[in-house]
Amino acid sequence: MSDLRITEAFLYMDYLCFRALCCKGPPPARPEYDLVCIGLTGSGKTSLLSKLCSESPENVVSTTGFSIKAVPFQNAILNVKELGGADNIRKYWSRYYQGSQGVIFVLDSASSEDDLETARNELHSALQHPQLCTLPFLILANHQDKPAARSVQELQSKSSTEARIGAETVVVCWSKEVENVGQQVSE
Ligand SMILES: Nc1nc2c(ncn2[C@@H]2O[C@H](COP(=O)(O)OP(=O)(O)OP(=O)(O)O)[C@@H](O)[C@H]2O)c(=O)[nH]1
Ligand SMILES: [Mg+2]
Repeated sequence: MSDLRITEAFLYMDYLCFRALCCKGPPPARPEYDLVCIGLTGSGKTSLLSKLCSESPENVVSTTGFSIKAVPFQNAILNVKELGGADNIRKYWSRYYQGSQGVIFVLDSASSEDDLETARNELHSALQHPQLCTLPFLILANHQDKPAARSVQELQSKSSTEARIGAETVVVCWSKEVENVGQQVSE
């Protein structure tokens, strides 16, 4: 083999190695979905999203306006837009619903009856909102580590989910303290 042939052979090997290492093509893209996360202030939206993003849920501060987190799962990425739940922010929630493909509503299961009533009214409005009423809806009964926490059944009987016809609603309980708490109820 002439020198030229050897050079060509090495270049070809080089090309094959390059192709094997670098040209496998990008890994298949995970689908991304845009979700909106709502609930009264203190219900635990930021804590939940921090935990799902493997960030420390300690030292969270109340969300003024909104914040977006990309939550990675094995088969999909959920781009979750949390809307702050303080009294003066809630009236603007509906301005941020457009484009959502699913809803997470976080409840403080151990809140006072008055706060639960306020949460129930907000939940009812969200369930009936034209931009949300056909979307998959997760109601997350948070603060389950507290002794005063209500069960999913108790909350469900009072949460007006009967307002939704034909759209999937899932109620699940959770706590930032313990994982996989309680049961899951699908409608
Ligand atoms: N015990 C207990 N505390 C929780 C739980 N989830 C959140 N908290 C605490 O509740 C407080 C409020 O939590 P956040 O995650 O900031 O609540 P938020 O819904 O994002 O509130 P806004 O951003 O104001 O709408 C924090 O001190 C959290 O540590 C829970 O499941 N159990
Ligand atoms: Mg928050």
